[in-house]
Amino acid sequence: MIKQNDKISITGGLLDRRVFLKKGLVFSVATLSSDPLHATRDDARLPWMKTPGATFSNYGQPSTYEQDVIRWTMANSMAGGNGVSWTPLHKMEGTITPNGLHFERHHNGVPQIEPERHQLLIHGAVEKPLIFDMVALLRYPMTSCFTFIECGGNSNAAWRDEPIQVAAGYFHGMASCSEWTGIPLSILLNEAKIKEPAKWVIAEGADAAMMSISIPLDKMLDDCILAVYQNGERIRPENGYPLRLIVPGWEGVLNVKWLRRLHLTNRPSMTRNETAKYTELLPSGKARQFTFVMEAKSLITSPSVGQKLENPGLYQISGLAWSGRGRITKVEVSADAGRTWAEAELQQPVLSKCFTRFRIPWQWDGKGTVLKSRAVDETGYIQPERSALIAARGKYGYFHYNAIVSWGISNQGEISHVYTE
Ligand SMILES: Nc1nc2c(c(=O)[nH]1)N[C@H]1C(S)=C(S)[C@@H](COP(=O)(O)O)O[C@H]1N2
Ligand SMILES: [Mo]
Repeated sequence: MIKQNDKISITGGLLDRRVFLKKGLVFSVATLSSDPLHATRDDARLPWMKTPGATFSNYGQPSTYEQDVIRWTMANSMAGGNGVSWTPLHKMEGTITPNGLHFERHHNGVPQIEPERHQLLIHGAVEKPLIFDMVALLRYPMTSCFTFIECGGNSNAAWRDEPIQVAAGYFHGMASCSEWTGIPLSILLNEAKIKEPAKWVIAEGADAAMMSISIPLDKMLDDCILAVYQNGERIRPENGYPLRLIVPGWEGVLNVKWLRRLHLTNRPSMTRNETAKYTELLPSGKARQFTFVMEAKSLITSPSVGQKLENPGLYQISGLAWSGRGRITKVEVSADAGRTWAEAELQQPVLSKCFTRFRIPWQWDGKGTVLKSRAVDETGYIQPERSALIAARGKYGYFHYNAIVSWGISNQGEISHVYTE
């Protein structure tokens, strides 16, 4: 119970979540008169209340009034199939990404695979090489994994010297989160009978890039799945139909789409995506390689760049946190540029290696300030400030940017991306 004289302000205008229960907030559009039924907008004469609605559809679409909730696409000007699209995280709530909004990263376009002709080969250091078609695979026991996929190159614009002014999702949205359902990889690898000296698995896709990458066998046996379903329906072509590898918590590039081959070997094969790309140049001149895990990260999605605070008053700060090492245990928010921090509420259930939604109420006093969020995961890892990340990694690593994101609020309520140190 909250008592009348309880202090609910925490710091910098951030408030205890109970403020919503205590204050009996009224955000409604009109104060009701003695005749509430007739005070609603236009009474009961709105057009959709007078004629029967549209009929049934075979596959539902978002409301036509939500047409700006879309991926932002950036194809390579020379080779249109190579590029990226970003998830509009700043226009979304909750933790699951609808399939049509999952970010995309293709090296050579989206293949239109006929499921009857698709096969998966498991070979190399195994006693019994195996070939599966989709019919055979669908007979195996399945499990679900709620996990995010994040490209190792996500947020890379933040390495630049000047903060870019791009909507939160079109900047940090090379990350999406789904329920992936499929076959635990350990079942199939054990069926093929792994033999010495297998330590790595080279996974290859059936796209025109035939993208391949090396993955440690231990991870494959631990929690990887061969996904067939994405949020309850078959995986979308752009996300790997009919079969993709899910490597929970690790770099997006390891989640090979349109998977056609798993080759067990004793060492990594040093493909392009583990040498020229997805390695990070350090200030020493050496490069980090096999930096598989996506470290803890968080982002305030609302309010965020491009949005505007209309007037001083009470706002709900909402954002996402995730960690490739496990569960998020804490997200702190600062409304005074990092001087003081308050703990946000985490939406339950908090799942390992999955998007976690955090929220905290905030009383904006109309003055300029900076909002930040900072994630902590179950290993005790704390999301670093940008200056600390740059001190450790330099500016030319390009991949694995996971520093604290700062949103500047002007006294007019305009929001911009800022660096504070
Ligand atoms: N076969 C194949 N798999 C692939 C890719 C690709 O181009 N071809 N891109 C990789 C990269 S770099 C990332 S970040 C993820 C992106 O997955 P998504 O497009 O489903 O978001 O897929 C990975 N798997
Ligand atoms: Mo990626």
